Amino acid sequence: MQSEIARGRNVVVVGTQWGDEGKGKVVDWMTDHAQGVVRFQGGHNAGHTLVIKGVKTALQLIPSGIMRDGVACYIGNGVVVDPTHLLSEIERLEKAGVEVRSRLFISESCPLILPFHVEVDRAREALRESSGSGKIGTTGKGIGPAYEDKVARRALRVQDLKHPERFAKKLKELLDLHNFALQGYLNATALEFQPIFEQAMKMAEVIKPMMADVGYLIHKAHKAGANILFEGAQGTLLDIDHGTYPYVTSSNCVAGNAAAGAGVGPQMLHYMLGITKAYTTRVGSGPFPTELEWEKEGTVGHHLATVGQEKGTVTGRARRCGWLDAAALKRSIIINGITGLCMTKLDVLDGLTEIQMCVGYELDGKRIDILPLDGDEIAACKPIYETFPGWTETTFGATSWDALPLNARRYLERIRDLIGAPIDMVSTGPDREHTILLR
Ligand code: 2SA
Ligand code: MG
Repeated sequence: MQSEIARGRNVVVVGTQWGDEGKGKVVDWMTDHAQGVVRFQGGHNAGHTLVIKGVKTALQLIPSGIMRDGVACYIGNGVVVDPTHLLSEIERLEKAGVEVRSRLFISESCPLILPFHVEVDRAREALRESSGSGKIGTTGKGIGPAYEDKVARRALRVQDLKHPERFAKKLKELLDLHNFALQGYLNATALEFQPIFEQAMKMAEVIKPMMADVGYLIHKAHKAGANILFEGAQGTLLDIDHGTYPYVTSSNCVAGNAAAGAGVGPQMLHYMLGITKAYTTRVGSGPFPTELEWEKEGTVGHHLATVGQEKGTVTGRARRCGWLDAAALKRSIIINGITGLCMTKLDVLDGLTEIQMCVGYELDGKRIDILPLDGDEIAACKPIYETFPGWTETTFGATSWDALPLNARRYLERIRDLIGAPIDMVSTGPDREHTILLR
Protein backbone atom coordinates (compact mmCIF):
# COMPACT_ATOMS: atom_id res chain seq x y z
CA MET A 1 0.00 0.00 0.00
CA GLN A 2 2.78 2.35 0.87
CA SER A 3 4.19 1.15 -2.41
CA GLU A 4 0.95 2.07 -4.17
CA ILE A 5 1.40 5.58 -2.93
CA ALA A 6 5.08 5.51 -3.72
CA ARG A 7 4.17 4.64 -7.32
CA GLY A 8 2.25 7.86 -7.59
CA ARG A 9 -1.18 6.44 -6.98
CA ASN A 10 -3.71 8.27 -4.87
CA VAL A 11 -5.41 6.18 -2.22
CA VAL A 12 -8.93 6.57 -0.82
CA VAL A 13 -9.30 5.16 2.69
CA VAL A 14 -12.85 4.27 3.74
CA GLY A 15 -14.46 2.40 6.59
CA THR A 16 -16.35 -0.69 5.40
CA GLN A 17 -18.47 -1.14 8.55
CA TRP A 18 -20.09 1.33 10.98
CA GLY A 19 -16.95 3.41 11.57
CA ASP A 20 -14.17 2.98 14.10
CA GLU A 21 -12.38 0.40 11.97
CA GLY A 22 -9.00 1.99 12.66
CA LYS A 23 -8.76 4.33 9.67
CA GLY A 24 -6.71 6.95 11.53
CA LYS A 25 -3.80 4.64 12.13
CA VAL A 26 -3.74 3.41 8.54
CA VAL A 27 -3.88 6.92 7.08
CA ASP A 28 -1.10 8.01 9.40
CA TRP A 29 1.00 4.99 8.41
CA MET A 30 0.54 5.69 4.70
CA THR A 31 1.39 9.36 4.93
CA ASP A 32 5.03 8.35 4.93
CA HIS A 33 4.65 8.38 1.16
CA ALA A 34 1.95 11.01 0.68
CA GLN A 35 2.36 14.72 0.43
CA GLY A 36 -1.29 15.60 0.99
CA VAL A 37 -4.18 14.24 3.06
CA VAL A 38 -7.75 15.37 2.49
CA ARG A 39 -10.98 14.94 4.46
CA PHE A 40 -13.99 14.90 2.14
CA GLN A 41 -17.09 14.35 4.30
CA GLY A 42 -18.39 14.41 7.86
CA GLY A 43 -17.14 16.81 10.47
CA HIS A 44 -15.94 16.63 14.05
CA ASN A 45 -18.25 13.69 14.68
CA ALA A 46 -15.28 11.60 13.50
CA GLY A 47 -12.75 10.36 16.00
CA HIS A 48 -9.49 9.19 14.47
CA THR A 49 -7.06 7.83 17.01
CA LEU A 50 -3.36 7.68 16.22
CA VAL A 51 -0.64 6.23 18.42
CA ILE A 52 2.78 7.51 17.57
CA LYS A 53 5.73 6.27 19.63
CA GLY A 54 3.31 5.31 22.38
CA VAL A 55 1.63 8.74 22.49
CA LYS A 56 -2.09 8.77 21.68
CA THR A 57 -3.65 11.62 19.68
CA ALA A 58 -7.33 11.82 18.77
CA LEU A 59 -8.22 13.91 15.74
CA GLN A 60 -11.78 14.85 14.84
CA LEU A 61 -11.80 17.40 12.04
CA ILE A 62 -8.19 17.87 11.00
CA PRO A 63 -6.82 15.23 8.59
CA SER A 64 -4.61 12.58 10.18
CA GLY A 65 -1.68 13.70 7.99
CA ILE A 66 -1.15 16.59 10.39
CA MET A 67 0.97 14.33 12.60
CA ARG A 68 3.65 14.07 9.86
CA ASP A 69 5.89 17.07 9.34
CA GLY A 70 5.49 18.76 6.01
CA VAL A 71 2.35 16.92 4.85
CA ALA A 72 -0.32 19.30 3.48
CA CYS A 73 -3.77 18.79 5.03
CA TYR A 74 -6.95 19.74 3.24
CA ILE A 75 -10.50 20.07 4.52
CA GLY A 76 -12.61 19.58 1.41
CA ASN A 77 -15.94 21.21 0.55
CA GLY A 78 -17.83 18.04 1.56
CA VAL A 79 -16.91 18.56 5.22
CA VAL A 80 -19.09 20.54 7.64
CA VAL A 81 -16.91 22.84 9.74
CA ASP A 82 -17.62 23.98 13.28
CA PRO A 83 -15.26 26.96 13.59
CA THR A 84 -15.21 26.86 17.40
CA HIS A 85 -14.20 23.23 17.35
CA LEU A 86 -11.70 23.81 14.54
CA LEU A 87 -9.84 26.45 16.52
CA SER A 88 -9.76 24.37 19.68
CA GLU A 89 -8.40 21.36 17.77
CA ILE A 90 -5.71 23.54 16.20
CA GLU A 91 -4.78 24.94 19.60
CA ARG A 92 -4.61 21.50 21.16
CA LEU A 93 -2.26 20.29 18.42
CA GLU A 94 -0.11 23.39 18.60
CA LYS A 95 0.24 22.97 22.35
CA ALA A 96 1.57 19.48 21.64
CA GLY A 97 4.18 21.02 19.34
CA VAL A 98 2.52 20.23 15.98
CA GLU A 99 2.80 22.89 13.28
CA VAL A 100 -0.73 23.31 11.89
CA ARG A 101 -1.60 26.69 10.36
CA SER A 102 1.05 26.79 7.67
CA ARG A 103 -0.16 23.50 6.13
CA LEU A 104 -3.90 23.34 6.79
CA PHE A 105 -6.13 24.41 3.90
CA ILE A 106 -9.86 24.79 4.45
CA SER A 107 -12.23 24.90 1.50
CA GLU A 108 -14.10 28.16 1.21
CA SER A 109 -17.17 26.16 0.25
CA CYS A 110 -17.52 24.15 3.46
CA PRO A 111 -20.85 24.71 5.20
CA LEU A 112 -20.48 25.98 8.76
CA ILE A 113 -21.83 24.30 11.86
CA LEU A 114 -23.07 27.06 14.16
CA PRO A 115 -24.37 26.88 17.77
CA PHE A 116 -28.03 26.51 16.76
CA HIS A 117 -27.21 23.37 14.75
CA VAL A 118 -25.97 21.75 17.93
CA GLU A 119 -29.09 22.83 19.81
CA VAL A 120 -31.36 21.49 17.07
CA ASP A 121 -29.45 18.18 16.89
CA ARG A 122 -29.77 17.62 20.65
CA ALA A 123 -33.35 18.87 20.95
CA ARG A 124 -34.42 16.57 18.11
CA GLU A 125 -32.81 13.57 19.73
CA ALA A 126 -34.57 14.41 23.01
CA LEU A 127 -37.88 14.72 21.17
CA ARG A 128 -37.39 11.43 19.35
CA GLU A 129 -36.72 9.76 22.65
CA SER A 130 -39.65 11.27 24.53
CA SER A 131 -42.09 10.68 21.67
CA GLY A 132 -41.11 7.02 21.55
CA SER A 133 -39.82 7.02 17.97
CA GLY A 134 -36.31 6.26 19.23
CA LYS A 135 -33.06 8.19 19.11
CA ILE A 136 -30.65 7.95 16.16
CA GLY A 137 -27.86 8.16 18.72
CA THR A 138 -26.08 11.06 17.01
CA THR A 139 -22.85 12.50 18.36
CA GLY A 140 -24.73 15.72 19.15
CA LYS A 141 -22.30 17.84 17.16
CA GLY A 142 -24.85 19.48 14.86
CA ILE A 143 -23.79 17.44 11.83
CA GLY A 144 -27.26 16.54 10.52
CA PRO A 145 -28.82 20.01 10.83
CA ALA A 146 -25.77 21.59 9.13
CA TYR A 147 -26.04 19.24 6.14
CA GLU A 148 -29.76 19.92 5.96
CA ASP A 149 -29.07 23.64 5.59
CA LYS A 150 -26.52 22.89 2.87
CA VAL A 151 -28.98 20.84 0.85
CA ALA A 152 -31.72 23.42 1.44
CA ARG A 153 -29.37 26.03 -0.09
CA ARG A 154 -29.38 28.35 2.88
CA ALA A 155 -26.14 27.37 4.68
CA LEU A 156 -23.53 29.84 5.82
CA ARG A 157 -20.24 28.76 4.31
CA VAL A 158 -16.61 29.32 5.29
CA GLN A 159 -16.35 31.99 2.55
CA ASP A 160 -19.14 34.01 4.20
CA LEU A 161 -16.76 34.66 7.10
CA LYS A 162 -14.90 37.06 4.81
CA HIS A 163 -17.94 39.29 4.37
CA PRO A 164 -19.37 40.56 7.69
CA GLU A 165 -22.47 42.17 6.16
CA ARG A 166 -23.37 39.18 4.06
CA PHE A 167 -22.70 36.91 7.02
CA ALA A 168 -24.97 38.97 9.28
CA LYS A 169 -27.83 38.95 6.79
CA LYS A 170 -27.68 35.21 6.17
CA LEU A 171 -27.20 34.46 9.85
CA LYS A 172 -30.26 36.50 10.78
CA GLU A 173 -32.46 34.56 8.36
CA LEU A 174 -31.06 31.19 9.34
CA LEU A 175 -31.27 31.88 13.06
CA ASP A 176 -34.89 33.00 12.75
CA LEU A 177 -35.72 29.75 11.04
CA HIS A 178 -34.03 27.57 13.63
CA ASN A 179 -35.31 29.59 16.58
CA PHE A 180 -38.81 29.10 15.25
CA ALA A 181 -38.31 25.35 15.52
CA LEU A 182 -36.41 25.49 18.81
CA GLN A 183 -39.04 27.59 20.54
CA GLY A 184 -41.85 25.72 18.92
CA TYR A 185 -42.07 21.97 18.49
CA LEU A 186 -38.56 21.31 19.77
CA ASN A 187 -39.41 22.80 23.12
CA ALA A 188 -35.94 24.30 23.60
CA THR A 189 -34.45 27.76 24.09
CA ALA A 190 -33.94 30.24 21.26
CA LEU A 191 -30.41 31.54 20.65
CA GLU A 192 -29.39 35.18 20.35
CA PHE A 193 -27.96 36.69 17.21
CA GLN A 194 -25.30 39.00 18.65
CA PRO A 195 -23.06 36.55 20.54
CA ILE A 196 -23.05 34.11 17.60
CA PHE A 197 -22.21 36.88 15.14
CA GLU A 198 -19.47 38.45 17.26
CA GLN A 199 -17.81 35.17 18.00
CA ALA A 200 -17.92 34.16 14.32
CA MET A 201 -16.30 37.44 13.28
CA LYS A 202 -13.54 36.98 15.84
CA MET A 203 -12.85 33.47 14.59
CA ALA A 204 -12.98 34.68 10.99
CA GLU A 205 -9.71 36.56 11.51
CA VAL A 206 -7.93 33.37 12.57
CA ILE A 207 -9.49 31.21 9.86
CA LYS A 208 -9.05 33.58 6.89
CA PRO A 209 -5.38 32.77 6.27
CA MET A 210 -6.27 29.05 6.04
CA MET A 211 -9.18 29.48 3.59
CA ALA A 212 -8.40 28.09 0.17
CA ASP A 213 -9.64 26.86 -3.19
CA VAL A 214 -8.96 23.32 -2.03
CA GLY A 215 -9.95 21.35 -5.15
CA TYR A 216 -7.68 23.48 -7.33
CA LEU A 217 -4.83 23.25 -4.83
CA ILE A 218 -5.04 19.46 -4.79
CA HIS A 219 -5.18 19.38 -8.56
CA LYS A 220 -2.04 21.50 -8.83
CA ALA A 221 -0.22 19.54 -6.11
CA HIS A 222 -0.99 16.28 -7.88
CA LYS A 223 0.13 17.65 -11.25
CA ALA A 224 3.38 18.62 -9.57
CA GLY A 225 3.88 15.01 -8.45
CA ALA A 226 2.28 14.94 -5.01
CA ASN A 227 0.48 11.77 -3.90
CA ILE A 228 -2.82 12.39 -2.20
CA LEU A 229 -4.61 10.36 0.44
CA PHE A 230 -8.36 10.77 0.77
CA GLU A 231 -9.33 10.14 4.38
CA GLY A 232 -12.87 8.87 4.86
CA ALA A 233 -14.72 9.23 8.17
CA GLN A 234 -17.48 7.09 9.71
CA GLY A 235 -18.19 4.03 7.55
CA THR A 236 -20.09 2.67 4.57
CA LEU A 237 -22.98 1.34 6.67
CA LEU A 238 -23.46 4.87 8.06
CA ASP A 239 -23.64 6.42 4.57
CA ILE A 240 -26.71 8.62 4.08
CA ASP A 241 -27.78 6.68 0.94
CA HIS A 242 -26.24 3.24 1.34
CA GLY A 243 -26.26 2.77 5.09
CA THR A 244 -28.85 1.45 7.52
CA TYR A 245 -31.20 4.42 6.98
CA PRO A 246 -32.39 6.30 9.03
CA TYR A 247 -29.73 5.20 11.53
CA VAL A 248 -26.95 6.80 9.53
CA THR A 249 -24.91 9.98 9.44
CA SER A 250 -25.83 12.79 7.06
CA SER A 251 -23.03 12.50 4.49
CA ASN A 252 -21.89 10.04 1.84
CA CYS A 253 -19.06 8.07 3.41
CA VAL A 254 -18.37 5.91 0.35
CA ALA A 255 -15.25 6.19 -1.81
CA GLY A 256 -17.21 7.67 -4.71
CA ASN A 257 -17.74 10.83 -2.68
CA ALA A 258 -14.00 11.40 -2.23
CA ALA A 259 -13.93 13.23 -5.56
CA ALA A 260 -17.02 15.40 -5.08
CA GLY A 261 -16.23 16.12 -1.45
CA ALA A 262 -12.62 17.13 -2.14
CA GLY A 263 -13.41 19.06 -5.31
CA VAL A 264 -11.44 16.91 -7.74
CA GLY A 265 -12.29 14.62 -10.63
CA PRO A 266 -12.82 10.88 -10.14
CA GLN A 267 -9.81 10.08 -12.34
CA MET A 268 -7.72 11.14 -9.35
CA LEU A 269 -8.94 8.21 -7.24
CA HIS A 270 -6.66 5.28 -8.01
CA TYR A 271 -6.82 2.76 -5.21
CA MET A 272 -9.74 2.22 -2.79
CA LEU A 273 -8.53 0.86 0.52
CA GLY A 274 -11.30 -0.54 2.71
CA ILE A 275 -10.60 -0.70 6.43
CA THR A 276 -12.28 -3.63 8.18
CA LYS A 277 -12.16 -4.54 11.83
CA ALA A 278 -11.80 -8.29 12.51
CA TYR A 279 -15.16 -8.12 14.32
CA THR A 280 -17.95 -5.52 14.21
CA THR A 281 -18.87 -2.53 16.35
CA ARG A 282 -21.52 0.11 16.13
CA VAL A 283 -22.09 3.22 18.24
CA GLY A 284 -25.59 4.71 18.25
CA SER A 285 -28.90 3.04 17.46
CA GLY A 286 -29.96 0.95 14.49
CA PRO A 287 -30.02 -2.63 13.24
CA PHE A 288 -26.91 -4.77 13.78
CA PRO A 289 -27.52 -8.42 12.80
CA THR A 290 -24.39 -9.92 14.38
CA GLU A 291 -24.59 -7.99 17.66
CA LEU A 292 -23.66 -10.05 20.71
CA GLU A 293 -24.49 -9.49 24.31
CA TRP A 294 -21.58 -7.24 25.27
CA GLU A 295 -22.47 -5.72 28.62
CA LYS A 296 -22.27 -8.91 30.65
CA GLU A 297 -18.89 -10.02 31.98
CA GLY A 298 -17.69 -13.40 30.79
CA THR A 299 -19.39 -13.11 27.37
CA VAL A 300 -17.57 -12.97 24.04
CA GLY A 301 -19.18 -9.57 23.38
CA HIS A 302 -17.73 -8.27 26.63
CA HIS A 303 -14.32 -9.65 25.61
CA LEU A 304 -14.50 -7.70 22.32
CA ALA A 305 -15.65 -4.52 24.09
CA THR A 306 -12.99 -4.59 26.79
CA VAL A 307 -9.97 -6.04 24.97
CA GLY A 308 -10.83 -3.88 21.95
CA GLN A 309 -11.36 -0.82 24.20
CA GLU A 310 -14.55 -0.08 22.30
CA LYS A 311 -15.53 3.38 23.47
CA GLY A 312 -16.44 6.34 21.25
CA THR A 313 -13.45 8.62 20.71
CA VAL A 314 -15.65 11.71 20.58
CA THR A 315 -18.49 10.96 22.95
CA GLY A 316 -17.01 8.23 25.16
CA ARG A 317 -20.09 6.09 24.47
CA ALA A 318 -19.73 2.32 24.73
CA ARG A 319 -19.74 0.72 21.27
CA ARG A 320 -21.99 -2.26 20.65
CA CYS A 321 -19.98 -5.35 19.66
CA GLY A 322 -20.52 -8.46 17.56
CA TRP A 323 -19.02 -10.93 15.11
CA LEU A 324 -17.69 -9.99 11.70
CA ASP A 325 -20.48 -9.74 9.13
CA ALA A 326 -19.09 -10.81 5.76
CA ALA A 327 -22.48 -10.39 4.07
CA ALA A 328 -22.59 -6.73 5.10
CA LEU A 329 -18.94 -6.39 4.15
CA LYS A 330 -19.73 -7.72 0.69
CA ARG A 331 -22.14 -4.81 0.17
CA SER A 332 -19.40 -2.36 1.19
CA ILE A 333 -16.83 -3.91 -1.10
CA ILE A 334 -19.16 -3.49 -4.07
CA ILE A 335 -20.36 0.04 -3.32
CA ASN A 336 -16.88 1.38 -2.69
CA GLY A 337 -15.22 -0.52 -5.51
CA ILE A 338 -12.66 -1.70 -2.97
CA THR A 339 -9.26 -2.51 -4.49
CA GLY A 340 -7.90 -4.10 -1.33
CA LEU A 341 -8.69 -4.46 2.34
CA CYS A 342 -6.80 -3.67 5.48
CA MET A 343 -7.86 -5.88 8.40
CA THR A 344 -7.46 -4.28 11.81
CA LYS A 345 -7.61 -5.32 15.46
CA LEU A 346 -7.10 -9.02 14.74
CA ASP A 347 -5.32 -9.31 18.09
CA VAL A 348 -8.61 -8.64 19.90
CA LEU A 349 -9.68 -12.15 18.80
CA ASP A 350 -6.53 -13.73 20.32
CA GLY A 351 -7.40 -16.31 22.97
CA LEU A 352 -11.01 -16.95 21.90
CA THR A 353 -11.67 -20.69 21.57
CA GLU A 354 -14.15 -20.24 18.73
CA ILE A 355 -14.78 -17.43 16.28
CA GLN A 356 -17.93 -16.95 14.26
CA MET A 357 -18.44 -15.09 11.01
CA CYS A 358 -21.75 -14.21 9.42
CA VAL A 359 -21.80 -15.41 5.80
CA GLY A 360 -25.42 -14.65 4.92
CA TYR A 361 -28.85 -14.29 6.49
CA GLU A 362 -32.15 -15.98 6.69
CA LEU A 363 -34.93 -13.57 5.83
CA ASP A 364 -38.57 -14.60 5.49
CA GLY A 365 -37.54 -18.23 5.20
CA LYS A 366 -35.07 -17.52 2.37
CA ARG A 367 -31.29 -17.43 2.42
CA ILE A 368 -29.63 -14.26 1.19
CA ASP A 369 -25.92 -13.55 0.88
CA ILE A 370 -25.80 -9.75 1.01
CA LEU A 371 -27.09 -7.12 3.44
CA PRO A 372 -30.57 -5.96 2.37
CA LEU A 373 -31.30 -2.27 1.72
CA ASP A 374 -34.38 -1.88 3.90
CA GLY A 375 -33.72 -1.14 7.57
CA ASP A 376 -36.66 -3.23 8.78
CA GLU A 377 -35.46 -6.15 6.68
CA ILE A 378 -31.96 -5.79 8.12
CA ALA A 379 -33.44 -5.86 11.60
CA ALA A 380 -35.35 -9.05 10.69
CA CYS A 381 -32.27 -10.82 9.28
CA LYS A 382 -31.13 -13.90 11.15
CA PRO A 383 -27.38 -14.31 10.62
CA ILE A 384 -26.03 -17.59 9.27
CA TYR A 385 -22.67 -18.27 10.89
CA GLU A 386 -19.59 -20.24 10.01
CA THR A 387 -17.54 -21.28 13.01
CA PHE A 388 -13.76 -21.16 13.09
CA PRO A 389 -11.32 -22.53 15.65
CA GLY A 390 -9.54 -19.72 17.49
CA TRP A 391 -5.84 -19.40 18.34
CA THR A 392 -4.02 -19.10 21.62
CA GLU A 393 -0.90 -17.32 20.34
CA THR A 394 -0.73 -13.55 20.31
CA THR A 395 -0.97 -11.76 16.99
CA PHE A 396 -0.29 -8.38 18.58
CA GLY A 397 2.48 -6.52 16.83
CA ALA A 398 3.12 -9.23 14.19
CA THR A 399 4.94 -7.85 11.17
CA SER A 400 4.70 -10.75 8.71
CA TRP A 401 1.98 -13.07 7.39
CA ASP A 402 3.99 -16.14 8.43
CA ALA A 403 4.15 -14.87 11.99
CA LEU A 404 0.36 -15.17 12.26
CA PRO A 405 -1.10 -18.39 13.74
CA LEU A 406 -2.42 -20.79 11.11
CA ASN A 407 -6.02 -20.40 12.33
CA ALA A 408 -5.77 -16.62 12.09
CA ARG A 409 -4.55 -16.92 8.50
CA ARG A 410 -7.42 -19.29 7.69
CA TYR A 411 -9.93 -16.83 9.16
CA LEU A 412 -8.53 -14.02 7.00
CA GLU A 413 -8.42 -16.20 3.88
CA ARG A 414 -12.07 -17.12 4.31
CA ILE A 415 -13.03 -13.45 4.53
CA ARG A 416 -11.09 -12.74 1.35
CA ASP A 417 -12.83 -15.58 -0.50
CA LEU A 418 -16.30 -14.58 0.67
CA ILE A 419 -16.09 -10.93 -0.27
CA GLY A 420 -14.07 -11.22 -3.45
CA ALA A 421 -11.41 -8.64 -2.58
CA PRO A 422 -7.80 -9.18 -1.55
CA ILE A 423 -6.49 -8.45 1.93
CA ASP A 424 -3.52 -6.22 1.18
CA MET A 425 -2.68 -5.25 4.71
CA VAL A 426 -3.16 -6.42 8.28
CA SER A 427 -2.82 -4.03 11.19
CA THR A 428 -1.78 -5.88 14.34
CA GLY A 429 -1.64 -3.06 16.85
CA PRO A 430 -2.11 0.69 17.19
CA ASP A 431 1.48 1.70 16.48
CA ARG A 432 2.84 2.53 13.04
CA GLU A 433 5.19 -0.45 13.28
CA HIS A 434 2.41 -2.99 13.95
CA THR A 435 1.67 -3.63 10.30
CA ILE A 436 1.80 -6.53 7.84
CA LEU A 437 1.99 -5.54 4.21
CA LEU A 438 0.83 -8.12 1.66
CA ARG A 439 1.09 -6.13 -1.53
P1 2SA B 1 -24.11 12.10 13.56
O1 2SA B 1 -23.58 12.78 14.81
O2 2SA B 1 -25.32 12.77 13.01
O3 2SA B 1 -23.06 11.87 12.53
O4 2SA B 1 -24.62 10.66 14.06
C1 2SA B 1 -25.37 9.82 13.21
C2 2SA B 1 -24.94 8.37 13.31
O5 2SA B 1 -23.58 8.25 12.87
C3 2SA B 1 -22.80 7.63 13.89
N1 2SA B 1 -21.45 8.18 13.93
C4 2SA B 1 -20.38 7.47 14.25
N2 2SA B 1 -20.20 6.14 14.43
C5 2SA B 1 -18.97 5.73 14.78
N3 2SA B 1 -17.90 6.57 15.02
C6 2SA B 1 -18.07 7.90 14.86
N4 2SA B 1 -17.18 8.77 15.33
C7 2SA B 1 -16.87 8.79 16.80
C8 2SA B 1 -15.81 7.75 17.10
C9 2SA B 1 -18.17 8.59 17.57
C10 2SA B 1 -18.17 8.72 19.07
O6 2SA B 1 -14.90 7.65 16.31
O7 2SA B 1 -15.87 7.01 18.07
O8 2SA B 1 -17.24 9.15 19.72
O9 2SA B 1 -19.25 8.40 19.64
C11 2SA B 1 -19.32 8.40 14.40
N5 2SA B 1 -19.78 9.62 14.09
C12 2SA B 1 -21.09 9.48 13.79
C13 2SA B 1 -23.54 7.97 15.19
O10 2SA B 1 -23.19 7.11 16.24
C14 2SA B 1 -24.98 7.83 14.76
O11 2SA B 1 -25.31 6.47 14.72
MG1 MG C 1 -13.73 6.67 15.21
